[in-house]
Amino acid sequence: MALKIGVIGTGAIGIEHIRRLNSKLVGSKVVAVTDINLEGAQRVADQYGDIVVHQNFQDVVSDPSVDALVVTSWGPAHEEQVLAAIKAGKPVFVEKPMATTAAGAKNIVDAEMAFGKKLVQVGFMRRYDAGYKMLKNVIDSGKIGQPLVLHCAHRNPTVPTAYVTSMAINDTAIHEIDCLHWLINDEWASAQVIMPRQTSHTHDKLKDPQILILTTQTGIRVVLEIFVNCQYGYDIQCEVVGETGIAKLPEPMSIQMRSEEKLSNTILNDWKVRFIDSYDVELQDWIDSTLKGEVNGPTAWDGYLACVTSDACVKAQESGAIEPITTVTRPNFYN
Ligand code: NAI
Ligand code: ISE
Repeated sequence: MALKIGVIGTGAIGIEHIRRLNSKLVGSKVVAVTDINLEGAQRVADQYGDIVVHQNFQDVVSDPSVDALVVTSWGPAHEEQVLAAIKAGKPVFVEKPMATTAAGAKNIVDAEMAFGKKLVQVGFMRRYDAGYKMLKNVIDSGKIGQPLVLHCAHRNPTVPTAYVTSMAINDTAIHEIDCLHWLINDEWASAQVIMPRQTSHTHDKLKDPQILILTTQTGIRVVLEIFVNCQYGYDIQCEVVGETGIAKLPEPMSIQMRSEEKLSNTILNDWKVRFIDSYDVELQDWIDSTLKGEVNGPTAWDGYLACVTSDACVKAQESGAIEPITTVTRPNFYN
């Protein structure tokens, strides 16, 4: 039986996910789409021939032929769309961030608990990434002792002009905010954001680069450089310094070349390619668990926890101070 899916948002990642759901993965079929840019949605639907284009997201949610939703619209639209899916009792995969504030994310958690069954999975695909999983195995094995310091970087070649300072946190660093505390089995305690000398490739609404310093409840320190106009490529770095050794996220596989008096490796330049396998594994897991009536991946609670931290980081961007991160207690519903 194929899971019949309605997709809300047919931009960059919407197009990618529709392609994998229809042509690559097993057990899914996109049957309906929408976007505020209806022409864009129609163009995507025309590529497949048997996808209905609805005028708005409410019509996708209530379409009786849609079993489950994939929300790939802009972050600020996610909360309302996920809440509509929960109200209709339909499973929903929502791209990160689940909401742009902790208050918005809490509304989703409350609605899901009131419904009485988990329906939401959040698109934190790095938890499915083979490299991060290998790194986690090393840390959990104790081979480098207790983690003490993490040196990380999240670099994009460029971003669209609509991308502003707060998005360095709630659109970009949100990946590290989620996956690093999972990686080191700890919870966040405080955040500070330092603005170093700015690149000439940014504009007045975007501070770039930024240095985010996160401290965990046991005192592990994460130094994360967020640099979204780095020009040279899409580059994700993560090095964990432990008591007895260091473990580093593997580089994506690439051919080493000796040519024209140079020894070189290619650096990727797009998240679509860098994490292509992780997106595939993540969505296949979502399809399989949804068909069984379960949520196996990152839950609405994980989405909420990430938003609690991202709120503190956005506050730290503005204050320049070390901001505490509120401790929230996981309800039994999410255990
Ligand atoms: P995009 O700007 O290319 O596409 C977003 C689409 O949503 C646009 O077509 C826009 O017209 C549509 N949209 C906006 N508001 C809407 C609404 N209220 N109802 C219906 N459609 C609406 O952006 P992109 O890169 O595709 O990002 C979409 C989401 O996916 C974002 O939340 C982003 O953070 C996330 N994302 C996640 C990635 C990951 O690595 N997991 C990678 C890229 C994006
Ligand atoms: C984008 O939305 C993503 O999620 C990418 O993975 C990230 O690298 C980029 O900074 C975000 O804008």
